[in-house]
Amino acid sequence: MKKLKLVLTMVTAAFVLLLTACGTSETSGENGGKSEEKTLRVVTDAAYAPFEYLDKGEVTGFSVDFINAVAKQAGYKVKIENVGWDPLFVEIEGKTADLAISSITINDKRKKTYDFTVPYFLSTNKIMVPKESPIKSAGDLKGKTVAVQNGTTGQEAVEKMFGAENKNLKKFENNNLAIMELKSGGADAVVADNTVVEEYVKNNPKDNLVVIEDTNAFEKEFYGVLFPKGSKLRGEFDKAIKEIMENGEYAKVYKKWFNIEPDLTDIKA
Ligand code: LYS
Repeated sequence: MKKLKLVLTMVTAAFVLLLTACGTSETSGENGGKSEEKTLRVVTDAAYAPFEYLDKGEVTGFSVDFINAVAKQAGYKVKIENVGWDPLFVEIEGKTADLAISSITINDKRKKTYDFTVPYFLSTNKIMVPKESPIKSAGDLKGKTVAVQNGTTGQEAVEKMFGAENKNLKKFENNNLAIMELKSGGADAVVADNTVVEEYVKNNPKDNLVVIEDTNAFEKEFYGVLFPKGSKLRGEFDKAIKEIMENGEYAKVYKKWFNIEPDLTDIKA
């Protein structure tokens, strides 16, 4: 009996040792042997197709391919997590994430709290309405119910036009919810980034929606990658972004998602 116990203990010990060994080799294998390639935690709000959205539970989109290309150029790996829009700013301010990519417009207000890379995408807000809507310009939104994503430049632009206390402004946690409100008749319009609403209209012809441009009401905006203030990574990513714009990698990613060549003079303007 004693002998059996001893054998059992030895077998268990050998098994534990084996498992530990496997575990160790797996960890070093994760980096493909290149242990200097650090994995950075990237946060996003994956409800903004075609930039960042969920496909079968996976975060995908232009931003994902872009940040992977930039990180690779800078010698890093990234792990992207869908945490939501408001929480991503909390994470970056609290430094629980290394960076955020989420179609985030570079502006002075945000620059007070965060650091941005150089611009990587040109954008502007546009209005999405039903085809038969009487709304033809931003001025026509007066007195109408407008759905926006909370804490976006779209919300800001509408508030600037009609006052922050505008009771007809409906704010949502993400842009998909704002679009749903428009479709269900709870709002007359959605104001959001042009590429997102244009893509939505193109992909959902049965919804009978159209996009209205108003360059007098909405300014040109540029997306940047968001970092905690003072992050040392920012400079490395700036350099990597410029490099992939030079070496054709940026154009490759851009063409995959938008089917056209990027206008780099636009981004650098
Ligand atoms: N680009 C706009 C902004 O930064 C909208 C971003 C929304 C992302 N889910 O406010």
